[in-house]
Amino acid sequence: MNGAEALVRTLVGAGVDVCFANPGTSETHFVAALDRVEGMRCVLCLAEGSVTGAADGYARMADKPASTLLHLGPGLANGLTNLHNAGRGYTPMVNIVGDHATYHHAYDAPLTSDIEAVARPFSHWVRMGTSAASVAADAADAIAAARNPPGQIATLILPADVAWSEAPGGAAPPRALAVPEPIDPDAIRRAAAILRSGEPAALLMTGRALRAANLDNAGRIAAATGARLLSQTSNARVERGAGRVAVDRVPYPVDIALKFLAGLKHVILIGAKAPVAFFAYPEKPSVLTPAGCEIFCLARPGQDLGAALAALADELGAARAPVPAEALRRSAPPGDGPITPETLAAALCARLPENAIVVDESISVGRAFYGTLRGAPPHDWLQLTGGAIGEGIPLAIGAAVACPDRKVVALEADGSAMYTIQALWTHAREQLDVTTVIMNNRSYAILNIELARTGAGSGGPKAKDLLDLSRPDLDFVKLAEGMGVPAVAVRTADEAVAALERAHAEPGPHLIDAILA
Ligand SMILES: Cc1ncc(C[n+]2csc(CCOP(=O)(O)OP(=O)(O)O)c2C)c(N)n1
Ligand SMILES: [Mg+2]
Repeated sequence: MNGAEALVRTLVGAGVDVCFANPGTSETHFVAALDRVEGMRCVLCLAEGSVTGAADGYARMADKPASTLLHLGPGLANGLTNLHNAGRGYTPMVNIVGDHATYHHAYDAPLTSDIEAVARPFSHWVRMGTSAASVAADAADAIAAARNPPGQIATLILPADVAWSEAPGGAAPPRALAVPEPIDPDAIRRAAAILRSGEPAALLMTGRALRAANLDNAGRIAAATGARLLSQTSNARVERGAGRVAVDRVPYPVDIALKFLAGLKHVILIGAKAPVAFFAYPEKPSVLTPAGCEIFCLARPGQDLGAALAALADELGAARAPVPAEALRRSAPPGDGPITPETLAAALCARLPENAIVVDESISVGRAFYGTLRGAPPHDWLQLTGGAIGEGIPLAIGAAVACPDRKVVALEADGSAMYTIQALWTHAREQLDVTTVIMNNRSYAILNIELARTGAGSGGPKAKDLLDLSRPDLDFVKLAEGMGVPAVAVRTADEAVAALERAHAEPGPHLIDAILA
């Protein structure tokens, strides 16, 4: 057995049984080993941004890491944007990055680079494999690091000679998994005292706190104390919809967020960060909570957030009775008329499949989606956790691979879609049940708003041209069809509803190019 095979066997043995890959010459022994080991599902993605985004989507839904396979420093560099998003969402991930053979570095061949330096800013754990005898243990350490609560990016660099040399020890057994740190009972009592004070208070949550079972306990707390239930602006995964306890997101625009949080005297953090503005704007605060509002951290991201909510509810003596949950409220189909953010929201809500996974990279057009779909049938909502666009179509790959019996609906703004458009080919190749809806406004529309918000003015012709996606208009139907995904353009709300019905009824991938008026 060579080092590559020992590595693959170690991954599969620890339950890391999906590999999103974009290989090269330095990874050929890893690629060859995949045929000698049972149990690894291999998914080819045609650019590294799709590889890392897919691995992010997979782990969000599977609650365990996928591996990636990336080609030296340049391949890793192409994937960094979505490693950034994944890291911000506490996604567990095991990256395998091929490298030149150790002795080949001395010759400074064209693909040589400092891979550790490329990896480090977007990885929590980085290691260079140094020998075939130890690479299986390195892999077991990488998996343990990735699964360290709440989830981390682990990057293992695999030199070609480490991969091809004999590995007498074979695979390494899985490491014991770290468990989330327990919650300090004093912190529970302190949080309960805050909530009993009667002063305006909110729970601010993210991560596993936003799973339905944990939200039930948040709902008990809210019912007993009147505390508001809030989530971060961006969250890796929210279980929501009819029958679940609803949580309000802190809004993105600073002025609206300030109003939203006004009057609060206490914010209790459950895995979340204290709310700050995405960007600084002249004359506006960075911190979104009002002056004098106390921020109390009940549970850090790596702690057991569900246990924190359960313990707090019990400490408060909150009733165990079912909490008030969201009622089923489907929008009426929007009828005839142009496609607008509002009619599209109604169409999506009217036709959202049961138990769907919604991937939201809808940017400005999607501003009404989250609110409108609040009472839709139960679904999961996946957001862009790091603010770096170009992840939605890849996230949908990973979500669909993790949950083959669920429908994925990817809500994609046109500009964002273009960063990793080749991910559609993987939707087709793997016949994933994904309906991608493009918000085609032929614009980086949000940046027009940001131009004014930052005080940069309304933009002259050069500025406007940089935010405009026409000349030529993008034809997403042709793009999708060229990659094997059936597609249709829609220009009215009626057509959008009909296209959603057709797409959800048929297995396999679909794309709907929603052309906004
Ligand atoms: C990796 C990355 N590059 C650039 C940006 C800056 N950016 C933020 S929004 C945006 C345009 C979004 O356009 P689109 O996806 O069409 O959404 P719309 O604004 O039209 O709703 C850009 C370029 C970013 N956030 N991330
Ligand atoms: Mg746009």
